[in-house]
Amino acid sequence: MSQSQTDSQPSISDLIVDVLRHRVGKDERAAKPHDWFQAAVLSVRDRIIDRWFESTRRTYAEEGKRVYYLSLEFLIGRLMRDALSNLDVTREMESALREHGFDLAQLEELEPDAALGNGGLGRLAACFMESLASLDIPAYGYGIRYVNGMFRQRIDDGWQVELPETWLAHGNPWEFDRRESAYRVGFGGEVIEGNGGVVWHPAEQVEASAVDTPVVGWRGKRVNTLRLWTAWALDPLRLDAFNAGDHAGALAEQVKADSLVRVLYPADNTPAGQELRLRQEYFFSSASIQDILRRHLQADKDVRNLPKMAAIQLNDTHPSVAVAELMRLLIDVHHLEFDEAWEVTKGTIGYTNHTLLPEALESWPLPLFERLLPRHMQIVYAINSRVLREARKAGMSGEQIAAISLIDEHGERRVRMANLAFVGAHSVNGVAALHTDLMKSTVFSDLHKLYPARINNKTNGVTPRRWLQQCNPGLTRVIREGIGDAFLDDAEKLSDLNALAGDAQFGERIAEVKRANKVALSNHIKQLMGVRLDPDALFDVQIKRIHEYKRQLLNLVETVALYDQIRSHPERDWVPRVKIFGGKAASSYHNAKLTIKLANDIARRVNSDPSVGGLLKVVFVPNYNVSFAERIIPAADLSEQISTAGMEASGTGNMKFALNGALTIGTLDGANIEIKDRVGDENIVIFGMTAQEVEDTRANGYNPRAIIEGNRELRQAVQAIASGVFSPDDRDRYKGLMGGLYESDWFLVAADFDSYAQAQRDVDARWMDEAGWRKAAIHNIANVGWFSSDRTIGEYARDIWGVK
Ligand code: GPQ
Repeated sequence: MSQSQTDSQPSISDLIVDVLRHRVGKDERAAKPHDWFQAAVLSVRDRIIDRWFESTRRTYAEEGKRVYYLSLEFLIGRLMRDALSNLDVTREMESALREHGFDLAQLEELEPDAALGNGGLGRLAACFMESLASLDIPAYGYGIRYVNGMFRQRIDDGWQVELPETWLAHGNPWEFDRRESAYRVGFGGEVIEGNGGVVWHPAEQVEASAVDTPVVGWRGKRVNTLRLWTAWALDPLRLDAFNAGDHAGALAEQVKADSLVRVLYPADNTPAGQELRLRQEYFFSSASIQDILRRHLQADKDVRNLPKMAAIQLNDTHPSVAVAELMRLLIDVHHLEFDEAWEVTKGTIGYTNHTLLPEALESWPLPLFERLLPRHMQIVYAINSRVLREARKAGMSGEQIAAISLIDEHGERRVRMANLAFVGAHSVNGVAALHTDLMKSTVFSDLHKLYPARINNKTNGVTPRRWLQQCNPGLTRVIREGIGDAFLDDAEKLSDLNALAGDAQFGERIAEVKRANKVALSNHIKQLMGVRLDPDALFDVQIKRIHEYKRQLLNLVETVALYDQIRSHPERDWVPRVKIFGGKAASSYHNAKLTIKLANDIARRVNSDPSVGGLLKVVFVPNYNVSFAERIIPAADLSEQISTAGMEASGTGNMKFALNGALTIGTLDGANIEIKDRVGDENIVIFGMTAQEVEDTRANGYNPRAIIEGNRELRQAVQAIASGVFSPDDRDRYKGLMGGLYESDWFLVAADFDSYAQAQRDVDARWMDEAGWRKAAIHNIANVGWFSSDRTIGEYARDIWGVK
């Protein structure tokens, strides 16, 4: 019996035509595919809503603690398949649509990706929201409802072109406007001290208003809320100005409000540093904290009980100002003493750090911070004097105190958002074991000495619903046939597959699924780009944001070296390879954009060279996003995780690939280390320097020129690129990029090249041993269930939030 019958709800098939007619406003004859898509979403949405109410009622009744996840990014992707699958109504929807001549898979393609995030940090937030609901934890995600999310990437003549992504153009059937949940957020103005306490008179105010999206957990256990803020002018149309003929002036307030929620900053691992960004950060932090306090006070009149009822997690430093905002509201509005407010704040807030790159740590020029948030500036000073007092009492040196201070005094004075988050939280966590260790020994070493119990590790995870069951139904089916269904509720049960790793028949079935996924991807790429790929070749994939530390350049230089080798020794028994690249570059990141062009230049040359035959193909897929990842990852044989050791905080793509049976070629960085520990040394290909060796090499005067000149393969590849072999239309195009390798090579491409190239030949040898490869693939799938975000969220719940 299906779920619908047990709940005595109408079947989707009965519902959908009614929805099409009365809510979409089309009859079956006039309806276009998009209308059917809308009708399909609205039909499942009705099921979701009932459970949503039920979850909310249950939370209120239980008076339990709620989790609040504050994040400027939620990289969700599509929601339809997720909702259908988690409610177990995919079949029902398929047959309902088939009755009307529609194919669910085709309609799904009409849904735009909700891309309110850049990369790993935003996708992690989306996985966490799904796991929170799946684990039946009452939780809210808070963020901004950007009108334009991550930009759409077009590749014109090999160059990245950024176009606005208009995901809301046809409306968004998943969201609910909650105009009654609205708060005022102020900026600027002055602070006046009277006998009634301190009063902040902002110069400007906007209204933040809530837009809610339901988040369905696995098996529909719970439906939580993702609450995204949009902005309204208090006075959207000034009629006096309008009547006086000043039409622009009449709308100026609303234009200003719109600009706050207009667009996601497209920088990943680098702060934008613009005033509008700080305004976005404060806008959403303030609205969220006000909402949290309102909900608390409904149930409990005493704000001092907040830490018992609410756990607020800051996703990186983007919502750090929430520390000062919570303090302000507790002191100025709820009249707590500073010390009391400080205990409540620390007791409620946790902070997650996602990068150690020094240039990525957010800080704001003090004059800007003070002008925009004068009251918060005072509070930051007050917090700082308290913290520095504690540091002095602990006997710390002047240098240590300068490092701990919330104010950076080197040069232009700046407010350090990471230090603010650190001191305002009872828990500060890293996202993989190595990263957490490095937090203690590098950027936060002095804060760690002062508060030694605060830093803890929570290794990232990914939701196995989206990243196995939904994106790879073929593999899911074969696993179920092999080990039954227990892994669907507990990903660590995948370990039962270890017993089947040596079973040739099972290996054959796994290989068939992989091949089918590769055929499907090849067809898609053929249609999209006109490039024909051989599904029997090794699919070698590097998809992620383009960043120098992620070293797409190392992969490209090795691709060129391989190309040379194939051309010089065509008689050898080469493994046919397809090199797939994808990813976006921040619009202002010159070297990243040039790397995209280089990948495309190499692809053009290699793919049109008859002398490499079918042995090597290179593609750079345009507009890599969550939906594209869902097609590529199930089709990958080899996962490239090749960052300079010590620089990738965790990585999460690495987990998704292994879960789908790809082998990893990677450095001992981020979560790669923990993946290696779990899948075993023989089932992963590790190369390159360790984080310690990287540090030592940089400290001891690294000479990349000598390395390049001393290695013939590397030298030839670098010289070929530098001299314009791949850019005959502009021979100097890569002079600077290659010059950078000779001159400084901060990311140690040259130092790791030899070890990487050897590791790639090791991959070739493994690939030749078909049975061995299949076995290794199965061991990968079997042993990465631990990287489920359910496990990660379980640890946050137990160690940081104190919720069951
Ligand atoms: N990450 Cl600071 C981002 O995606 N964007 C950012 O701005 C920062 C970090 C990533 C990080 O680079 C990855 O190593 C992590 O796996 C990911 O966050 C999630 O923790």
